[in-house]
Amino acid sequence: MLYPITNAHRTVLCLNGIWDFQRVANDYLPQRPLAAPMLIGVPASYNELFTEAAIRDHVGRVCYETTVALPAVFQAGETRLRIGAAGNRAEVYVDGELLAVHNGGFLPIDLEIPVRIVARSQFRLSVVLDNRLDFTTLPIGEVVGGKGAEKQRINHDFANETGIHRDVLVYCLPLRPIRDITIRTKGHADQATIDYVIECEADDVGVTLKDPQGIVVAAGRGKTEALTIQSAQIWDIGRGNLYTLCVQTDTDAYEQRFGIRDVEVTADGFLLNGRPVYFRGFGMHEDHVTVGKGNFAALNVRDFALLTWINANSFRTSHYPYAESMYDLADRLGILVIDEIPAVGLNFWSPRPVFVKGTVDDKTLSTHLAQLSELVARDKNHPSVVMISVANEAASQEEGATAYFEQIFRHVRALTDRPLMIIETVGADVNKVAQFADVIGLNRYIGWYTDFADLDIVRDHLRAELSQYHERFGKPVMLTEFGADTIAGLHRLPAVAFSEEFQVEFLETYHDAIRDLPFMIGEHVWNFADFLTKQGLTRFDGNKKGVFTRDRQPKMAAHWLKSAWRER
Ligand code: GCB
Repeated sequence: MLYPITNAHRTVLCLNGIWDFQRVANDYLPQRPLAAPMLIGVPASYNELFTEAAIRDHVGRVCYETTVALPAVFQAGETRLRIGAAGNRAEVYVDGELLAVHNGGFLPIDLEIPVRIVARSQFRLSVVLDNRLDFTTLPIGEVVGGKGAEKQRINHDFANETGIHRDVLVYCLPLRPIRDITIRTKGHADQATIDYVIECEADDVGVTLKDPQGIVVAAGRGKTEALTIQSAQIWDIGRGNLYTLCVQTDTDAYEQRFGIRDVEVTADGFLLNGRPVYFRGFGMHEDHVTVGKGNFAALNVRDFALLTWINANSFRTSHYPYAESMYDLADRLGILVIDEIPAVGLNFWSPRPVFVKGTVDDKTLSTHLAQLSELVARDKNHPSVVMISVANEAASQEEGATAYFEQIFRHVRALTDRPLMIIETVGADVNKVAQFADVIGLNRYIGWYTDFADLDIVRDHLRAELSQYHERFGKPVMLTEFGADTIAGLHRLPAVAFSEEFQVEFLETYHDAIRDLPFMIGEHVWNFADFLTKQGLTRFDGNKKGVFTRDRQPKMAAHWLKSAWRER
């Protein structure tokens, strides 16, 4: 899937801005313009924009609407609409006619606008969103309560914010367009090969390869070839060397950036370009004051400035695929990304087991498989994406989990050669699915959710649990979550839970406990920044495990991490 661009053959029109918005009934069809709309900003979650709790907590459907006027250039070729992300389920209508439905709030909706509609030059675009989560969506959830009193049960720890979250683009393609470009690289600084496959209706395809300075270093012809180059400028941590494959046909042109790098997993290590990597960084969230999960380049730049400042080399897109611009920035800055699918909350549907008919079953599986395909199609050319995480904290001890995850792993392996990871919370002794992964992530909150505020026991327990995973499965292990809720500005000496001092002690204890375990490939603190959750007794205005506040200012722990991570 190629990101829409403007060049001599292609045009992109951005529809971001002020739209109409209204909560609508379950049977609503946008045959006529909205009757009593409010004004809303796109992109953004709608939940934090207004003053009414009823909008913030709305369960069900909403409609976004705008009028689109197309310039004449759109009459020439194929016109498409792309919504970067809108969720959780979306229906897209043009002048009341249904053009597409999409299940999943974190991956693009991309559809063709029929010629007869484009010919109208102006039309009404309605995007109807449904935020209800069930066992056919990811994340999963359950709606309880009768009509008019529906409540959303969720099993994940971030607010179910909804809206048009990413750019809305109308774009036009020329005749016989280049549809897709897939690039795989192999090699090292002395010699590298670049395999590409171009999907395109034109027969004659020319290709040139530009190095990171824009100098042409190779050329080819045809839709699939392997180019070999000497003295390659390798993509690496902190070195965002990006090559560009320039594809040209008689009607179209596209420039696809990529990096040359090698990734390999051994029994106890993760190698990037032949050298072991220790992942330092965070599980993050797309979550900002007021705009919620809305994507803004400037906010992303701030996050990367903080990641660089704190000496992080990586992050996990917990718990869903992020906006494309996050991966673009990671590519350019040389930051490693673990790309996660929204398979979160597949646990604790007590008293019933999780991986059984009626809960997480074949319907969930088919959504999970479809979204993994969409994720690989979207992110395959990003050098920063070095691993894919197929689930976070599933009930991996259950009998039914084995067959489920066997299919998940088989499916993704057929799509990509990137290493696959699963993030676990159950102990190694009962785990039935870690066998399928290349790397095992473990989330641990000893001294927080268990043995609260007791840091003396952390070291022994943590080392034992991580070692058990390595001994049983013979794979590298990463501590993918550890952290303590911390109220910015609360200071206590000696430290008490929730104080900034306690957060430093907590993180330091974990960091020291694992640093000499040879099979550990990294530590990701939970979380990069404070984030919004549903209301709950243990959530004082959200999850406060951030090392930065929700508005991206450092807590004491950020300063401590910056110096701890400088050493490694
Ligand atoms: C976890 C989850 C994460 C939560 C975190 C917490 O294990 O993976 O989504 O936010 O714990 O803070 O409880």
